[in-house]
Amino acid sequence: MAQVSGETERTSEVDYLIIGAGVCGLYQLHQLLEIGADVRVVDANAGLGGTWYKNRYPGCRFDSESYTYQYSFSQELLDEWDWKEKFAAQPETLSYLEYVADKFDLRPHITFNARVVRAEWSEDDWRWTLTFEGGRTTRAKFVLGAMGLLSVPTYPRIAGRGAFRGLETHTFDWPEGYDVTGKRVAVIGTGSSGVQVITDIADGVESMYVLQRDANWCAPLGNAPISTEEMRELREKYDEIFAWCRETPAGFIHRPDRTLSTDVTREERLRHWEELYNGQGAGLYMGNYRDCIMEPEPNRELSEFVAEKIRERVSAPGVADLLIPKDHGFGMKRVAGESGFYEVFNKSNVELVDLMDHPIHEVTETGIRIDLGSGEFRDLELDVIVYATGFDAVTGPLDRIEIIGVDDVRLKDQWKDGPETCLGIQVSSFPNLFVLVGPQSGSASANFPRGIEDVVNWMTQTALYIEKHEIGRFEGRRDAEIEWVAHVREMNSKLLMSQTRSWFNGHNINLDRDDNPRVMVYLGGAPRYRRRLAEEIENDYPSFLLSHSSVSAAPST
Ligand code: NA7
Repeated sequence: MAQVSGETERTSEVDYLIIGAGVCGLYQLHQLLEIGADVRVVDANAGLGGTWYKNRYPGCRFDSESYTYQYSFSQELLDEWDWKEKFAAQPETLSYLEYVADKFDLRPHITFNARVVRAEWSEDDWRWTLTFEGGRTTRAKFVLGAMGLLSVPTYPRIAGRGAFRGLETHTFDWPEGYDVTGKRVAVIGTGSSGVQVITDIADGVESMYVLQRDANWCAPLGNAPISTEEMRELREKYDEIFAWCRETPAGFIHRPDRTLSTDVTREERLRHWEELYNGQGAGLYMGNYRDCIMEPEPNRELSEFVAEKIRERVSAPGVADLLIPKDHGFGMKRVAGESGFYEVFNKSNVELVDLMDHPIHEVTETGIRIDLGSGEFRDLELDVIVYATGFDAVTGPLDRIEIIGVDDVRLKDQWKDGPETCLGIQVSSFPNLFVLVGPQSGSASANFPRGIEDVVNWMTQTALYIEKHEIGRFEGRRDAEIEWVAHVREMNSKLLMSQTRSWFNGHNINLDRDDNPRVMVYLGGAPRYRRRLAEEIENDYPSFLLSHSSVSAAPST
């Protein structure tokens, strides 16, 4: 069993080392323990939950229906856990994950405060050596990456950052319990996190500046409490709900309508959109006529419908206009679920600052200086600056670790022009490293618990195969990698979403506006991805190179 908590200096060893104790890592731990594997989880944080441990900003919640954002593997767990809200807030989700960890006695198998900084492959004995911050090491036969997709926050490159005397925080690093009531606040960024925090704090702050670069599309979330009666009814339908989610492209309860928008009259379309807009969750985005996310003209008409809603909800026409995205159509980026976001801009203590027109000049000791052009500036006097500026998404968590594979090749170097993976799960030259949550995986763009179930279940069956066939080395084939990347590109190109500047296409890496698009996620749909993974098991892993333990030069057991 791995010993990385500090009592011993010796290098320990484990068969399966999972990095990350979030939604994915916890489930993988449970499944590997179930089959009797020697497994340990390490996590950089002081507690479990990953995303739900870190994101403690006011208003943080998911945009998946709560009852679809839970594990489906245990009937007992499903029977015991009552969801309080249709879209649970961060504290409820974290409590759920803690409940799961306690119920299945997972905590003894997790080492916290253990950040992996380096992982090096040894071809001599087919082992990974992992080094933790502080210098401790452990060895593992197999390393399973479950570090999340959005776990490396990006702070913008703004002059003067750090000079501010008040609180400067990214939404991801929000100090636990920090209260902004009565404070003068600026929020930079209007993606999902920005929309949530802005809406939540607007009433209580003395003043708030919302600093927006590009506007993003939002649609009502339709959140509400779940009554005891509703919970009972939902529970009775769990099997049906999970079966339905398995068949939808993104693992949500919303499924694109096979009807084309052009098959119905304009009146019918508008009536349908009105229902979806006033409905629950991501229906307008994911459950719409399918051409709305595939063809420019239907998308334009839908975008205009939503733009009109914004105009109706925001009193000042100029502000409403700024809040309507100009650079992409509705649903071309993740649509933020909102609960009163637009009405925030009708409040007298809130001001929208258009960074496209007036960029940030610098952060000063007392706030933010805005460049008005022609040598003129405006100083925003502040107590708090919130960076809701997104993440070095998908590859960031892998890049942060020095990962060294066969012949000393570094993963970062191998991926310098963008990631290439074998089925979104392995990388050639990096044997025995399985990326459970990473680029080009079907799990990356899905309703997360639904998406990771596919990968974790595949991994667990693969672990049984490894055990049965005494496999010591398991590596994605380069030819399969090339084929997979081509397939991902082809599938993604069918959706307008692949053409926009968002983290789905690698556009907010280092916040560089001129970066090249990268193939970060797989948009071919969860059912197709699941079938592809199953084919590997059925055909003895044709996309991978498998070697028996006995072939290794010096395997140690
Ligand atoms: P997002 O969706 O990546 O949004 C980041 C926001 O920050 C977006 O509005 C960006 O504007 C803005 N941004 C980024 N850099 C800057 C700079 N330098 N200056 C001003 N504004 C900036 O991250 P979120 O955390 O909101 O959401 C991530 C995911 O979490 C989301 O997709 C859901 O799946 C849940 P831009 O549009 O780039 O002009």
